[in-house]
Amino acid sequence: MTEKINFSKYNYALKMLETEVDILLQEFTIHHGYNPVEHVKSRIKTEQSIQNKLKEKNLEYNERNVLLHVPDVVGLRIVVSFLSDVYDIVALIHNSHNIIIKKRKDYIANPKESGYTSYHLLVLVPIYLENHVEYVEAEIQIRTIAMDFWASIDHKIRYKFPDVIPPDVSKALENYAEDIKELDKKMYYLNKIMNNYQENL
Ligand code: 0O2
Repeated sequence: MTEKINFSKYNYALKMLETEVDILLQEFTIHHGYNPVEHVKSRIKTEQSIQNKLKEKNLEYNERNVLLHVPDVVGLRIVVSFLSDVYDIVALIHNSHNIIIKKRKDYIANPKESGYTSYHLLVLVPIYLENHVEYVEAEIQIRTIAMDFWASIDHKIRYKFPDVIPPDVSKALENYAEDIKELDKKMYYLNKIMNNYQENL
């Protein structure tokens, strides 16, 4: 029989994370007079998706394995306008007194084989229970709208081809990831030019 998993602490952690990130982003906007965020999305991974992840690793679906092998049950994605915003948001989270960064994965500097780019933070979020504080793992993904566009289409394609993506399709995706990288660079420089105009007004 499949073990029933208690999701309460993951739900508490998601609420804590959403609130903390919301406050940090509002503070950033006030201090810099600029809101870098296009949108924020959060979710608790579905039981089905957790089961699939464990199955891929030949592991049984139980509380201990979820805790040890599925670090992104709690997930939050911050989508920003420009490349430089990604690193500003990473610094903002780094300076948080509540969220602890456990691991950083810079898939912008080192893209995945698929072409996927994004900045991932594996973090610990405190939850305040009746008698003690517990830390719950969560994954924060930070990426530009261009990277988000690519990842979203890639995700849809992977869903259509759960086994193997046809080679011409995966090659095209890799190439488009390069196009996205170039476009992000162009937008970054365009933003710099705009800022210079504003400073000289
Ligand atoms: P979902 O549905 O988004 O939750 P590892 O290499 O084992 O350390 P792992 O397990 O791949 O790392 O974790 P990593 O690198 O932190 O990436 C996990 C998440 O990043 C994925 O979660 C996706 O959200 C996203 N991701 C990673 N690679 C790709 C990719 O090639 N395409 C797209 N579209 N997204 C990607 P899940 O659980 O796979 O999916």
